[in-house]
Amino acid sequence: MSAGSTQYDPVEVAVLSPDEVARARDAALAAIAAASDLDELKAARLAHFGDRAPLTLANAEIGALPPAARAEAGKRVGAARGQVRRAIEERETALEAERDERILTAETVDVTLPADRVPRGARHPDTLVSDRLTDVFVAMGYEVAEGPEVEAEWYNFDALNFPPDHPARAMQDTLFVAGPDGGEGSGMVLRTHTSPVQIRAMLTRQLPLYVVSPGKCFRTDELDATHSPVFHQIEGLAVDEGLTMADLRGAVQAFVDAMFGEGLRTRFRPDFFPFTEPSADVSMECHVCRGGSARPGGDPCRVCKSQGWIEIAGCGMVNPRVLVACGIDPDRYSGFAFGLGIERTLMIAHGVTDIRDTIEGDVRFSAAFGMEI
Ligand code: FA5
Repeated sequence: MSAGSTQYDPVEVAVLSPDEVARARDAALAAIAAASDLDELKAARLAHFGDRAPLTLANAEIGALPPAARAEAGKRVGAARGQVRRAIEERETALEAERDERILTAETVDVTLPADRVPRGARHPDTLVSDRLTDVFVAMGYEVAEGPEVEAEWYNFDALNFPPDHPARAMQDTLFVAGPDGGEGSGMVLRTHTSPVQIRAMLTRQLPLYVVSPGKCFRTDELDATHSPVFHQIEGLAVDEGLTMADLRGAVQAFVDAMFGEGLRTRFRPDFFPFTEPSADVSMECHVCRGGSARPGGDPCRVCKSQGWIEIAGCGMVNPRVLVACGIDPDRYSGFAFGLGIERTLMIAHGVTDIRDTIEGDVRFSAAFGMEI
């Protein structure tokens, strides 16, 4: 900017001459009109309205004029700048509208095209069966108990009265957790059943005790149509004064009624588990042929292989040795326990012929059991 002067003639300041101002204004208006998009308009604004633009520099010179000359020059430059500003604003509005129009046209949604749907998931039928059985027992006053999947051998075997040389401890059944040196000896296993939760419940809860415990189990079983190395069980345990096999039968009948509908008989046959005495395997009348296939002249039944009965659970009265291991007086208290496989129950109830369907994660399989959330 030039220094202020009292003898300054505005006509002599070239950038403020009417011709220069008009030329600068016309150049600006032409560039603005020629801008075909917002980027070009931005460049034109910078060149003709920015800090180094001729009209901006001319505006800055006004302050250096003698006071008498300032008004006239200021009016001229101000009018030119006003024209340019308005031209920029109008062009900007027009170019924005063009851009919006272009986007709207390019992004038109064809509502008649088939939708790209995200398929909905479904709860796994193992979970549905497990929750259903759990609910039945919770409704009868049982509490839900949980235990770890990586379990101490002591809970999984010793406290449950498995002798040290019991075959279930052998490598072909049990997945042992490696010790710090990579070998055996950590004293931990992946639990082979939910029965260790019985011990945890008896050691930590008050008597009388009624618990149900659903959960994941692991065995070294090969994957085939009826076995999986990872599967689920649900365990029930009651410890109270005066419990008998009759109470156990009642509890077992409750889950058969809940799962398969009322009216199917249950049957106990002697079995062996180290932690129950006496022990039994539970069968229920086949829910498909209702025992008819086993009667003379009955039609064959694929579900029970014409036996009329289907094995569903292991059970028994809690072995007094187990009660003692948990500090419970067996002369005062007795208990019963039962455990059943969730996948097997699902297979029986819904005619699933291959357990592998339950682990492949195909949502179409799960969806067939309903989309319950
Ligand atoms: C037990 O595991 C006992 N803890 C059950 C029990 C509990 C008895 C309380 C007495 C008192 P068992 O090994 O039979 O028992 O297994 C129980 C059920 O688990 C089987 O009937 C079967 O339904 C299921 N199961 C066992 N191994 C597998 C496997 N590899 N794949 C799928 N289900 C299995």
